[in-house]
Amino acid sequence: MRFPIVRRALLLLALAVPLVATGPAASRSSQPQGWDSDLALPVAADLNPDPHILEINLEARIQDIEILPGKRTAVWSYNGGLPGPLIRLVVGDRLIVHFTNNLPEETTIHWHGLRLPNAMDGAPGVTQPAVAANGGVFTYDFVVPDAGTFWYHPHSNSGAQLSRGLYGPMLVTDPHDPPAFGEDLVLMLSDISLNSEGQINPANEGTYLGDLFGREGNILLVNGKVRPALKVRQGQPQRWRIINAARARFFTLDYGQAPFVKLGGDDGLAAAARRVTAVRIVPGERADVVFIPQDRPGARGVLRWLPTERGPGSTFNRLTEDLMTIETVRERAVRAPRIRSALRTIAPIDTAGARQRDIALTIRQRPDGSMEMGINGVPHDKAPPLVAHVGDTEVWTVRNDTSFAHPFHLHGFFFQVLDPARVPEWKDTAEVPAKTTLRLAVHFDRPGLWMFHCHILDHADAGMMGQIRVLAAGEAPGGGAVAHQGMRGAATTP
Ligand SMILES: [Cu+2]
Repeated sequence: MRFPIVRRALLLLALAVPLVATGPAASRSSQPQGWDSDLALPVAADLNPDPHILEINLEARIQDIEILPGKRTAVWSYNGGLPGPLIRLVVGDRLIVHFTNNLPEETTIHWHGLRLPNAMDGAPGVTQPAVAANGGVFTYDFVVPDAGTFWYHPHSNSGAQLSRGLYGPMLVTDPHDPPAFGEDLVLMLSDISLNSEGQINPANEGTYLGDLFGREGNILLVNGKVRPALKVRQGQPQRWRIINAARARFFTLDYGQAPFVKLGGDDGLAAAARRVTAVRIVPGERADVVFIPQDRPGARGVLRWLPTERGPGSTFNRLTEDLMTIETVRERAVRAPRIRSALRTIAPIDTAGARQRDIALTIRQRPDGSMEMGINGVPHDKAPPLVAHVGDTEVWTVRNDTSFAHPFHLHGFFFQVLDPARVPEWKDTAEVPAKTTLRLAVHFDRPGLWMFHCHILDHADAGMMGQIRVLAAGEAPGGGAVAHQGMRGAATTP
């Protein structure tokens, strides 16, 4: 088990390539004036003087903002912003969030990707009661043990709540990362369904096909904006922390000539950096990439969304869409840095003696013609939790016999993909393309009742979701169960 992974890693390391060098060396502080002014996100005020504790107020509320020029859109927001405030922490910091729900329906916050205590995971009716509408409160309080690009979003009626704007980014940085990676820029990608007056489309219930692929919005958003502009300097690296916060849309980002160096994805750096020609990110997933501008000073380019294959019919009649303008300033170019290919050591999870599980992602047609999704043929509200113990290692074979790709997400734990082979990295969300199988290894080190589901939220809401109860030493199965509400909760859709 050990040797093939190491050999694969070495092979991939050998493929990483140094970058072209011309002119003076780049330094971290020479981004163009106002480079990210169109994209910078607000940060929430820190109420705590301790430098290792970030204590903030977060309010979910409806807010009028301008997305289409001259039109007002009532979005569902955290602290009035689209997206919510950037929560920026250093690995090892403690986060305290005083959350108030001023929405007209109940909600929770799920901290996507974080290895946190189960009680902080934000699954309504599973790890906590849903936070009541019109003034309910809950305090989230945990330490962030890992560097990475994370995000937060509701886990209650989540397809609808996310598509109305409820999501925000979280960056946990490692102060030891080299300056050659460039300055961090969070790019939170999503879409929203608006009519010509800027109102959120109440008929965003999808078509038959829409139900199968999940419902996409008609307006693409980067940090809540339509086609924002980014300023770059030729040769000066920027570290893009890209998050796919869309309810169903898959993103493939294209900028022509392969200027991306992928450092990693969900949960920090991969074992090796590699050049990529396009960045593909499924819902819930993140990409940590260095963008090295290669355009001449004065050039103006467009970062594009490409129609993304995710099953038969998924790219039919789809056109390329513009995401973001990239303006190369008319200032002196700098020499692109060399990014070392070896980034960190990721020891393979020892799977000797691991329990093997089969997790089939399933869709069936009910007698009335409607579609029911599930795990191993059972929708989440009818499925008893799987059971494991703290200290267990498991190998999951996630089988997708359906005709659609599904992004598979496990709460609370990082996993390693064993097959298909790839650069070793820690993941919490991974695509399982149509008619394929993904094998992953996971080690359970904390107790609790944890969700796993497809991150096309329409699919999760339709039942493609399950739970695993990780028992502490001496804990009896079935103890402390909470009635399961799943992602829909008891919420109503206005
Ligand atoms: Cu799915």
